[in-house]
Amino acid sequence: MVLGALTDQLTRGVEGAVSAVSETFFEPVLRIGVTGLSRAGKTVFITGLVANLLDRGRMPQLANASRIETAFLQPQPDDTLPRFDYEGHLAAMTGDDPRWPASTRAISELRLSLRIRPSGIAAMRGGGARTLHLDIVDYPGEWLLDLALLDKSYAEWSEVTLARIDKRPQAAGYIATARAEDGSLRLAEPRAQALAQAYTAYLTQARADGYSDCTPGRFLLPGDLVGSPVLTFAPLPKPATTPRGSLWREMDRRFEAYKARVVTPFFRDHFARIDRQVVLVDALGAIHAGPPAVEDLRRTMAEVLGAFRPGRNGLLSALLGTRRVERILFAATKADHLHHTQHPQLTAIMEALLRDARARADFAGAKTAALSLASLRATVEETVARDGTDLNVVRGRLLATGKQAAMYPGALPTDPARLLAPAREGAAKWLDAEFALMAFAPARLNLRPGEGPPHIRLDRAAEFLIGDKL
Ligand SMILES: Nc1nc2c(ncn2[C@@H]2O[C@H](COP(=O)(O)OP(=O)(O)OP(=O)(O)O)[C@@H](O)[C@H]2O)c(=O)[nH]1
Ligand SMILES: [Mg+2]
Repeated sequence: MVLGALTDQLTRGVEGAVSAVSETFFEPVLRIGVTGLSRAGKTVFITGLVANLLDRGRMPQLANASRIETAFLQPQPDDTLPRFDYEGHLAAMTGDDPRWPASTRAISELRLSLRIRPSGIAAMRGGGARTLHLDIVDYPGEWLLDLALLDKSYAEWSEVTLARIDKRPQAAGYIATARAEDGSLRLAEPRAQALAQAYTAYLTQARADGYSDCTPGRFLLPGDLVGSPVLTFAPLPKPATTPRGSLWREMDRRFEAYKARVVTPFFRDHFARIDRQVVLVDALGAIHAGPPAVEDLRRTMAEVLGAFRPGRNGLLSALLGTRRVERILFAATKADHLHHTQHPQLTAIMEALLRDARARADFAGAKTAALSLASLRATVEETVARDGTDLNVVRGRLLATGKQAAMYPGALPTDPARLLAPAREGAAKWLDAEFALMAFAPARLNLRPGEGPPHIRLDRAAEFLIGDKL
């Protein structure tokens, strides 16, 4: 115990010294935020990207990769943020018994430093290599959705939330409980807890059924706030009177505390410092789940991307000042579930979603791009004959049974409106198509020296994110 604490202090001391040193030399730092809703693929993305930046044999589309002399991990500058467990996640994904990394429930950070050879005039002048630090921050997309809470009162939030979830079968139980509640009665803590629990149960079910608009974000990812009063509130119909000490008043107070103590610090301490942002989306998962999930994804992504447009929120503008996110990459993950002949269709869906968000407000000069990628390719492609036609399928090891299986996920339309329009119009099922999805386990790898794990278009993602800095 004592020894553990001591070594901990020692390493912390070293970390402090290192970050102090690097800062005195004014080495440029690029802070890259990676977000997405739960299970979107953030952890696998960061692990795959970092592994492929450390060993760049599979990064042909990163144009100036040859200028990177070396890449190495360093202690991160923020001493109070958990470190992204790169080694643990990589070991899980590329070990003898490859597994997906465990779900991560909070924010974490990793510093990857690149030594870059001089080019152009600097090279002619005989200048030495320079260093670029990439501070990569993994945070839940649900936290961005909380931005929408900041300019709402408890009464407004309750009203829009209850209206939105009113018709959802997952919410039937909560809605009945909430409508039966009299908020003007004196607060009894067990009632408040029961309401918060019932609301969290709804959020959990909605999330499992593919809904994305599951806020407040910390209800699903409470971390060390679990059970605390800032998480013990829920939306209620407003009673005619709200006397002092009533349930409604206390819920109102806790909602405000959540905004002030949970939401604002995140935007101030983390979000406001991001230079470039990756927003990851499990679009195939939503398509598989059906039109309501796709429509919900569209709305939620517009809202997530809305966090990056300045001026939308007074508090955010104040926090950001003139600072802006410079680039936003909007990427569909897990593209290895599709044969490459269908990747353009998946990308087109992402472009349509991005256009939709951009139509409401531009991102004040931020460069945006849409992409489909696989951070760790778990399948191979095959063409099989079925009913007299050739079918382009992917093959992999099933997560559930460990057996090899081929999957044809269905034909994505070339025009994304064929999916987005019925979703928007409230269709319950896809009319003329079905989309299957299997979960594959990562494949066993035999990596050659200098090669990172296999991926699809991580090099394109890297080019967009850091290419101009190499
Ligand atoms: N086939 C395939 N599956 C992937 C890929 N990336 C992610 N997945 C699947 O998606 C799951 C979630 O990926 P994570 O990277 O853990 O997602 P996350 O966004 O970090 O999830 P939370 O930490 O729970 O918020 C994994 O367990 C895999 O099953 C990929 O490139 N290919
Ligand atoms: Mg994660």
